[in-house]
Amino acid sequence: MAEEEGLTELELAIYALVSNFFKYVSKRSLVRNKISKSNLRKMLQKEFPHMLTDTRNRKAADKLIQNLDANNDGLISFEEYWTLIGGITSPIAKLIRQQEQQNCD
Ligand SMILES: [Ca+2]
Repeated sequence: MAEEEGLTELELAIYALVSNFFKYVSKRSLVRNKISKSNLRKMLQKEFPHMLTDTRNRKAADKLIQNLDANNDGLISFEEYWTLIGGITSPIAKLIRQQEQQNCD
């Protein structure tokens, strides 16, 4: 896409995170700009096969989705999706900190 041209690696990463949300947003007009739970399940399996390995377990995936749906409307808003991204990134941050500490030793 033209608007992606010239973006830094970090900007592209953010762009990818945001467009991934809209890729799974429900096409039904009643639930605009939200992801249905079944689409979120598809996203978890398709987009996070290395980082969320236990989501192939249906029960684990359901529990995660239930926890993400903060307002219990049965749909995942952008803010709720962002909680998922935060949850995925914090173990990565921990890993990077550990690696940096090891490099200092
Ligand atoms: Ca919700």
